[in-house]
Amino acid sequence: MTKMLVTGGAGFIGANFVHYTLQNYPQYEVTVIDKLTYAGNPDNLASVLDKIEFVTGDISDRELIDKLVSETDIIVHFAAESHNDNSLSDPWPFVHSNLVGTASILEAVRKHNKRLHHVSTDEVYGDLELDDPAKFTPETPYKPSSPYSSTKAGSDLLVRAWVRSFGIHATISNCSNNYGPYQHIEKFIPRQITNILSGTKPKLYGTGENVRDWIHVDDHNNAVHYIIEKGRSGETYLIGADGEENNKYIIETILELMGKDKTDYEHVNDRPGHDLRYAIDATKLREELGWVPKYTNLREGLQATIDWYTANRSWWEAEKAKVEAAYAEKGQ
Ligand code: NAD
Ligand code: TDX
Repeated sequence: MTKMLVTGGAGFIGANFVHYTLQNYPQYEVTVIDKLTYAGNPDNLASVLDKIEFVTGDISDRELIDKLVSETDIIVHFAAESHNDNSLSDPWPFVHSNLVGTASILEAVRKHNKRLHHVSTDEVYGDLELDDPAKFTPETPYKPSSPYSSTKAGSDLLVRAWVRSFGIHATISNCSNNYGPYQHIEKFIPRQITNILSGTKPKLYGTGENVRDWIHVDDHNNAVHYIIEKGRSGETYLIGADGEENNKYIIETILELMGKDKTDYEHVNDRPGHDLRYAIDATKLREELGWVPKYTNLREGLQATIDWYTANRSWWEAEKAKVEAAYAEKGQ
C-alpha cells in the first residue's frame, strides 16, 4: 500500500478526490488533514470515515505537518481558501492558508524527501480577451488579478523554487472551473441551483459575458491521478476539458433544465476586478500523459449536479440564509 496525505480533503474537490481515489485506486491508504473552515464539511466524507484517517488541523501548523508528512509517501495538496469574493472582503486567511500553509508543507516535504502534488488554478494566468485565439498554456506568464489568485500564484512559485533550489520531487496542476457535488453554495453554479430550489432568483454579476472553462470535478481528479502516476517531476500540467461558456448561458441553461423561464434571473453588482475569460490548452496533459476527459456534455453534467443538490437539501439548506445575507450586503 502507498500512503497518501490529502490536504483540504473535507472541501469540494478534495472530498470528491478522496471518494474517487477509494473507488478507483485501492492501492492508496488515505489520511486527510483539514482545518474544517466554513468550506470544509466532515459530512462530505461521512460514508468513508471507516476507510480513512481524518485529522482536524491547520496546514500551517509546522509541527503537525512535519509529523504527518514524515508518515506518508505522497502528499496531494488541495487545502486553500478558494473563493475570490471572500478574498476581496478579507485577504488575510488567503495569505495564511495559501502561502504560509504551502510553505509549511514544502519544508516538511524537503526534510522527509517525499513526493508532492500541488493543486492550483488557471486564475494564476490572469484573464483573456473574449476573442483571443490563444488559451492558457504552461508557458503563459503569471498575471493574477485577485488576492485569491495572487496567493495561489505565490504558492505555485514557492513550489517551483523548492524544486529548483532544493530538488524536491513535486508536480503542479492548474485547473479551470470545477463543478459537481459537494461544491459550497457560495460558488456560481450551486448558488444558482439552490436559489431556484429556495424560490429566489439566480444572480448574474455584471453583463454575464464573462467566460469560464467548466470541467467536472471527477475529470479534474482523474487528471491529478494521471499526473501523480506519470507526470515528470518539476513539471506543470494544465487541466481543462474545453468547456468554455459565458455566465449568462450557464444561468439560462440551469433555469431551463429546472423547468423555469430562461429570463427569470437578476443582474446584481459586478465583482471588482472581475476576470473576463479563462481558457485552458490541455495539450501537454493529453499528449504527454494520454489523459482524456469523460464528461464532455456540460448540459448532462449540469443536470446531474442539479439532481444532487435537489436530493441533498439537508447538506446545504442550513447555510443558505447566511451565504445570501453576506452577498446581499454587497448588492450581489
Ligand atoms: P474549498 O474551499 O471547497 O475547500 C478547501 C478546503 O481546504 C476546505 O475543506 C477547508 O476547510 C480546507 N482548508 C482551508 N484552509 C486550510 C488550512 N489552513 N489548513 C487545513 N485545511 C484548510 O475549495 P475547492 O474548490 O475544493 O478547491 C480545492 C483546491 O483546488 C484549492 O487549492 C483551489 O485553489 C483549487 N482549485 C479549485 C478550482 C475550483 O473550481 N473550485 C479550480 C482549480 C483549482
Ligand atoms: O452569484 C454569482 N454570480 C455570478 O455571476 C457568483 C457567485 C459568481 N458569478 C460569476 C463570477 C465568475 O465569472 O460566475 C463566475 C464563476 O464564479 P465563481 O464560482 O466564484 O468562480 P471563479 O471566481 O471563476 O473561481 C473558481 O474557479 C477557479 C473557483 O472558485 C476557484 O477556486 C478556482 O480557482
